[in-house]
Amino acid sequence: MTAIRQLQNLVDGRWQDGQGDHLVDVNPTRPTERLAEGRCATTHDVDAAVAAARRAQVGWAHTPHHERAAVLTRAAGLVDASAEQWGEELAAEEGKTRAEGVGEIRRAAQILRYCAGEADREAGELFSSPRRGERILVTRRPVGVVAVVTPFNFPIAIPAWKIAPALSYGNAVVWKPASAIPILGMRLAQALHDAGLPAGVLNLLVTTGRTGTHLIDHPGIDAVTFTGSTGVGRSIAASCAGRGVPVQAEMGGKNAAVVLADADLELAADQVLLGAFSSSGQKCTATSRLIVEKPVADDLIAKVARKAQALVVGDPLAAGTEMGPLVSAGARRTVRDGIEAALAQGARPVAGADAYSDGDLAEGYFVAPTVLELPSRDLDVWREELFGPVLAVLRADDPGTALELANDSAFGLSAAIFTNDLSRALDAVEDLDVGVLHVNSETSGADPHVPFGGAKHSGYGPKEQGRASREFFTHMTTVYLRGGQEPSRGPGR
Ligand code: UN1
Repeated sequence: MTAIRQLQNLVDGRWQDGQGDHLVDVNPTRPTERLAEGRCATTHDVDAAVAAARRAQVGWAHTPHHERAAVLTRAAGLVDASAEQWGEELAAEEGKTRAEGVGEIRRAAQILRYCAGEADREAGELFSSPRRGERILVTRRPVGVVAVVTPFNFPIAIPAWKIAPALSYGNAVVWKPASAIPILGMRLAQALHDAGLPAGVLNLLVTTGRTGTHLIDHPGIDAVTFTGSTGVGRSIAASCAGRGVPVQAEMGGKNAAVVLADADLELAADQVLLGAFSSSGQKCTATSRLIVEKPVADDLIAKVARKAQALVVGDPLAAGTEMGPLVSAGARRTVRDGIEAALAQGARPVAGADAYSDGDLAEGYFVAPTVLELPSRDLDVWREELFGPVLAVLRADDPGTALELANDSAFGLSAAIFTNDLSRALDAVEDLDVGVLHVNSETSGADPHVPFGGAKHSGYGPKEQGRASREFFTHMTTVYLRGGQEPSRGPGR
């Protein structure tokens, strides 16, 4: 399969050029290198895509669930077969390492398969009726045409976990991926079409946020699913609430790893490192706070610092690279500003913290893996999501204080606790107000068959993935079911 150089939109089953602003997709490792370019979709393209989706949705909803599932299964095969090549494209475009890129492509295929399997699972519920000759059936219908808005950091996995359930349950989709990483969006849309998806059931619009607003506010949209920043998520949720349109928004995180004194410190340090620095920290589930109990704090902080300094930072496609660049100049600026502010507010640099000032790493959007020990919880870096490789560390007097510190955030996406004491682990299950909790593993990760989503300011609306996704992508019809004749009164009547 050849490289995508020309960015295009998929509307009503046809690939077409946009008529809007010129968009250039660059390699964040070497920003002068152009990977692809094209013109953005316009509001006119949005109107055409929504109209196509509305036309196509009715026939798709009437297609037997198993036939819809067969399209997803075929698409999963195509995605898997391209994992190596698309994984490299993903790494070049987004900045995560080749291994992470290939892993994400395979994860997308796994999600498509899981959602195809929904055709084989139970499709509703049956209740008794208080009336003779009647049963009550609760069945599910698709919501209709769904707008899907996805972020740059998982350019195929997050779209897969929104689009695959939407399609499996009989919805049509108009999808706007982040304009920074359009290539993988085109790949997934192409795979679904090559797998036999009818024209118009999935439409892809490569465009900027301004045109995206026209999509969100469009009267032809029945539901909106979004993953991205808290600011954008809230404004989307407000707009949808004003019109009575269901919305699912997955937003920021400031996820804590808590390491108690009895933990296996080597394991904890390795997992904290993975959580903080894989994908250059560009995950809403990344570990951005470390809370360590005082008796083991010096030891653990030294281990984490040593491992962070030893990480090989560089071109994500080079052999041996363990961390790549951030996605854009703007992302690098935000993260660097956050580090500078933390240092000015009294944070002690334990690893990283300096900007790359010369060579290849200065040219690309690289930020060193950074560990900062904080004098108190009053620093901005304790509260604000930076979305980069920055870990803020505080020491805790005892396990209770450690959990209280972990809860000291407006966000509540994920957390991790490291301990060998089951009672302390159960305290964390009881006390931590998060959507995802890891006991003795890193804060990131989301399996396709279980719910994913955050508490507090991290999430709004029904959870994603697993059976939870049914709540968002379908609505229920309660059917009072009687025969057309007087019921039989049984044998011998
Ligand atoms: C993961 O932890 O593997 O945007 C997935 C994000 C999350 C997905 C995290 N919605 O980073």
